[in-house]
Amino acid sequence: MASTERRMVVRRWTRRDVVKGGALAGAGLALVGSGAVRVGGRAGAQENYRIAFIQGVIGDNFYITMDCGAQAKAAELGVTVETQGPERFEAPLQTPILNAVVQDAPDAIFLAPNDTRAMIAPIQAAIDAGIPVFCVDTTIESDIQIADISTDNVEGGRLAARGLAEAIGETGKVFVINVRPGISTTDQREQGFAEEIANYPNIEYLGQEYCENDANRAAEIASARLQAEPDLAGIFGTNLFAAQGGAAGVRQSGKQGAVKMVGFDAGPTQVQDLTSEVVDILIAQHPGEIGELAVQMIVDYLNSGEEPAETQITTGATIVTRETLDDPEVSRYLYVADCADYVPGAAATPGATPAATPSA
Ligand code: T6T
Repeated sequence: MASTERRMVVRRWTRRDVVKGGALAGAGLALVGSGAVRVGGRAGAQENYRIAFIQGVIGDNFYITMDCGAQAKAAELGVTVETQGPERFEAPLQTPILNAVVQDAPDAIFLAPNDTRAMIAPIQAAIDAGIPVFCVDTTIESDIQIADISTDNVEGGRLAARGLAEAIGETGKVFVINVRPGISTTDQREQGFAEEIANYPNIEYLGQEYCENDANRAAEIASARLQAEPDLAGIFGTNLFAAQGGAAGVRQSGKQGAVKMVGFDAGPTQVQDLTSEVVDILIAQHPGEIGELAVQMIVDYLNSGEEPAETQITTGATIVTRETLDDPEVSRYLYVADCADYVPGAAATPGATPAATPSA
C-alpha cells in the first residue's frame, strides 16, 4: 500500500482531502483524486520561451528540488528556465532580483514571494511591464498573479498536529518553531497546527517563536525552551531550517527521544535526523512537482494566451517516518541536493499533471 497519507490532486480549492487513520507510524493511506487540470488551449506554435524562476532563497533543498523539476520540464518542452534567488528569505533582498529580471524581459516569471505584502508592488511592476507572473509555494495577499501552485499548508499544519499528538500519546506540552510572520506558507502551517492541536484536551499548546529561517537560531530557541520547560513533550518545526535547527537543539540538550519532533520538509539533513531518531515525522512537500507544473502551466499559457481554468493549484504532501522511509512510494518525495538525483515525473501526483501542449 502506498505510504502517502495525503495526496491532493491538482484542482480548485475544493479540498476533498485527507483520508485519515492511524497512518502516521506505518503504511499510510492514499487519497488520489482524479480530474487532472488541463491548462489553457493552444493558439500556435510553441517558441523557445525564456522563463525566469526566482526562488524563495538559494541553497534550500526545497527550492533546489523545485528547480530540478522546473529544469526537467523545461528540457522536455524545449524552453529555458533561468533560476536565481536571494541569499536570505527577505523581501528587501528578493525585490531587486525581481526588478532586474523585469529589466531583462523574460516571457514569464514564476517566483516564491518572500512576503505576503511587501512583494505585491514589485510583482505588480512586473505585470505592468507586460510579464505574466505565477506564484509557487508562497503567495501574496492579492490576486494579481495568474495562478498559485503550492502545498495545502493549512492542511499540512493539521497533519503535523495529528502526527505530534500521536507521537506524544495525546498528552503534554507542545511548542512551534516558526519562521517569520508574513510568509504565507509557514503562517498557514502554524494556523493549521494550532487549530488541530486544540482538539486534544490533554495537550497544551505553548505557542510559537520565530527563527528567521536560521537553523542556528532555531537550535537556540529549542534549547532555551527545553530548559524553561523540562517537561516539554513535543516540537513542530514549520520548515526545513526551523526543523533542522530545532532537532539540533533537542540533540544538544540531551533530550533526544524524550521530546518528539515533527518537521515540515524533507531535506537530506532532516532525513538524517529522522534516521538517527531525533525527529519522528517529516512532512515532505512535492517541490519537484510544483516546479514541473509551473513550467507546464506557463508554457500552456504562453502558447494559448488564455488564463488557466484553474488558478489555485494544490500539490500533495507525504508523511515520512522511519518505518516508511525506504518505501519507494515515500522516498521519491525526499528532496535532492543535486538535480543528478532528481527523477523527472517521480514526484507527480498520479493523474495530476497537465498534459503537455503539443507542438505545432
Ligand atoms: O518549507 C519550504 C517552503 O515551503 C517555505 O515557503 C519556506 O521554507 C521552505 O523553503 C523550506 O526551507
